Amino acid sequence: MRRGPRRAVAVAAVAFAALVTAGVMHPALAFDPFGPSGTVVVTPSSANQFAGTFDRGAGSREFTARHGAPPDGGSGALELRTPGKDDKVQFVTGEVSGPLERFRSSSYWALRDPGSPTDAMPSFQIAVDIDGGELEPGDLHLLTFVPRPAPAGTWTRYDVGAGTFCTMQQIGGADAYRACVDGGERRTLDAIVDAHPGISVFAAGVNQGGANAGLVAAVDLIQIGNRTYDLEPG
Ligand SMILES: [Ca+2]
Repeated sequence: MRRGPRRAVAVAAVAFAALVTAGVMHPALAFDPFGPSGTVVVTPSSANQFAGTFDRGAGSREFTARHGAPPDGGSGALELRTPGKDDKVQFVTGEVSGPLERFRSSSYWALRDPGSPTDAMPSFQIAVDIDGGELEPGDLHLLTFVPRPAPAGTWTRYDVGAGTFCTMQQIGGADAYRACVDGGERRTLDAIVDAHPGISVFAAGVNQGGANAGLVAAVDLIQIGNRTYDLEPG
């Protein structure tokens, strides 16, 4: 059974590599898509490399104005639904690849629908090559930031850069988010950078699930360094 996990790692690595390659090839990168404000609007028809890299099960995403938006977040946001405990939905972009230090300034806003039977909130994950350079087998790790619970129906800003992260090697179907919630060791970004010279980012974004059965939430204004993604219905 040794080949199963190895193959899954390879598939995951290829998925992230595809995100990065798409960025290199995309003609939009010939100019800076972020205007003077540093904000770009992400819609169903303008995804800015965002994709659900590790989506699993019956989870879903929908751009909607149903939950409103945080301050300066336009008219809508991205709704995430994970009906079952094993469902997972993500919204991750490779456009923020590069030094992990960039994430010292990073944040996002989230809202939990009052009908949700859990106080969990969407989390934030950063996919990294643990030692930089070529992506060798075993190099792919996920850094997971688990947000504190917040009142339902209220947009809450999470300061990712000032937070702490679990660091987990991505092997097969292992769920880095669930391992972190279950008590994984959490360290600051600076501690992780110090422990892993050369660490570099492939992609980053929001994650919901597993173990978030019934959660209906929304996310908006994903900010990394001087870039902000405003998620909008269109
Ligand atoms: Ca928005």
